[in-house]
Amino acid sequence: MANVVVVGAQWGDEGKGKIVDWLCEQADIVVRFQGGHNAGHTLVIGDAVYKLSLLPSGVVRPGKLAVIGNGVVLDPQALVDEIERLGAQGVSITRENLRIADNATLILPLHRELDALRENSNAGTRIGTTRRGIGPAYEDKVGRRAIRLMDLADLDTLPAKIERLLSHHNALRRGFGLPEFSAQQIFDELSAVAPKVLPYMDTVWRLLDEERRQGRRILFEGAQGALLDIDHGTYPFVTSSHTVAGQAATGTGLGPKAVGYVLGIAKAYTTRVGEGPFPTELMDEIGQRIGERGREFGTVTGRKRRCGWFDAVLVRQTVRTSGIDGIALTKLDILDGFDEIKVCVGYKLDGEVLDHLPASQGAQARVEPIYETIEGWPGTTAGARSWADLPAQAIKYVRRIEELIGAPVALLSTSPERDDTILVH
Ligand code: 2SA
Ligand code: MG
Repeated sequence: MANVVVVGAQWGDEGKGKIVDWLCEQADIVVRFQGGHNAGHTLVIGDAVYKLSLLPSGVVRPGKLAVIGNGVVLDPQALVDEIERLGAQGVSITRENLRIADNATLILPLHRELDALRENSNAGTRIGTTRRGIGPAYEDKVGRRAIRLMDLADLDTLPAKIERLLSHHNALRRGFGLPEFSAQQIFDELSAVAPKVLPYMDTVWRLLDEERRQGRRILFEGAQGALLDIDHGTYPFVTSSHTVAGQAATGTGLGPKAVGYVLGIAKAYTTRVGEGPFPTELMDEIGQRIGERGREFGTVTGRKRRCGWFDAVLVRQTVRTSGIDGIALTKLDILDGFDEIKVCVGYKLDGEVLDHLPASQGAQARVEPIYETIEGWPGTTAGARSWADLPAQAIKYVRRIEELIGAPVALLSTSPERDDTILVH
């Protein structure tokens, strides 16, 4: 098996966690390369349900090495809490099964505060973030004033780095009449958490490159989805990292040739959590029904997800911006029993037909979907374990999606259970 990168092909919550867990069997190392604890990956293994936010999904499987790459923003306290939660479920995390890039950027409490402050303001800047401080932490990284994991290993020079960071933030705080952040408090918090996270620190680019050369297989685990990418997504209603497959290279320190196969995960319909354009959104009882049947609530924040029909235009675009080789289609069973199902095949904008989502925010808000109607199927696809178990109409739906998005459906997931996965090709 080639090194696989798994990316969300929509707006996140496509069911990546389960697919990563399924693929994990054939991988030695599972790596996160972007985002932070804004991700919500749910794994169902037997009777146990694991909810992961920051740790790579491979961490719950014995014998796998989980790696957090430099592209991730790391909240050290959230890491410690997640490790504790997993410990209570019987999953032990040590340096044996977890490594974190020394050059990963840290999320501090001040980032969380800024995130919430912006989301609560009425300035029309609401994105509907997870309020985890993701955006503000990436801003400081790009602004060249962030604290990184390795800085916790050198407490003598940490105060100067905190000063550099606060000279920016406190100038703004003064300008807005807000109390300044305390350098001492940040230092105290960081030095307290340092001994709990430093044991996992490593030179990840070198480790991964050595492992790769020895033939060890790497699975790159994307979080969120390609339409939340900072460049290729529905800007400004996006997350602050690159979520497309190319980030697997820069977010780990490996070259682009380290990735052999790009697997996009797409739901058989569309959901989105947070603000922003959503051309196929259903505000009626059909949307309601999909949301209830699909249990569409955010894993991290519990927020209700917006629901709509499958948008082939968006996924086709993602297939191209991420170079997707194959799709894993999830949650087909949620569409069981509908008389008819719609698929968006193009957009209308000012009397013109578009085959892609335009980049402009205004145009994105105004495009109208052009639908193709497909006959539904009686009976259930839930828990199907072979192609032959599927109703003929369900197969037709999958085949039509393949045609429209320009990529094969390589895997079909028919329930959250690992074994309910059909290998199509
Ligand atoms: P942020 O917090 O700065 O990354 O938010 C910016 C936008 O990115 C969206 N976003 C997500 N969308 C879907 N799933 C995500 N993870 C959690 C989950 C979300 C949850 O798996 O359920 O629990 O609510 C995720 N993370 C970020 C976010 O909604 C904003 O639109
Ligand atoms: Mg999720």
